[in-house]
Amino acid sequence: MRKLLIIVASLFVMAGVAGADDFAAEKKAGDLMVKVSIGNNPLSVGPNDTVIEIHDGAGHAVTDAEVNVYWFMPSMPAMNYEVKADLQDNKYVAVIKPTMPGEWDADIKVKRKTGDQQKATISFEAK
Ligand SMILES: [Cu+2]
Repeated sequence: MRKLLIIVASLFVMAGVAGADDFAAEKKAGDLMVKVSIGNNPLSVGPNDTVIEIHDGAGHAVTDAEVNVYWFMPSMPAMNYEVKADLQDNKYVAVIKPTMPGEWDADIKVKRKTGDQQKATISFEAK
């Protein structure tokens, strides 16, 4: 019985190491797939490191885009912020800073060199 408890306990520890505390969401934007990973779940009021991966319909990483993150409270649209995401190792990185706890949306705005513009919207909670 004791051995079983130890095994169960170590499974929980391993799940923690695998990044159970990250926020992750995947959304389609036109023919693009946008995957968002954020270092806190729920997000913190304050800075949250955000990584955005974008793939085209053929599964290739999109690296020619201008990517902006616009986050706002749907219940208080005047509370909105926007930052540019920077390309780093074929991914886009930004810092999302919710200024108060509650429900937020973020539009990931993707503008290709061709002029094509798409956006993916994710919802998250900040605490
Ligand atoms: Cu607010």
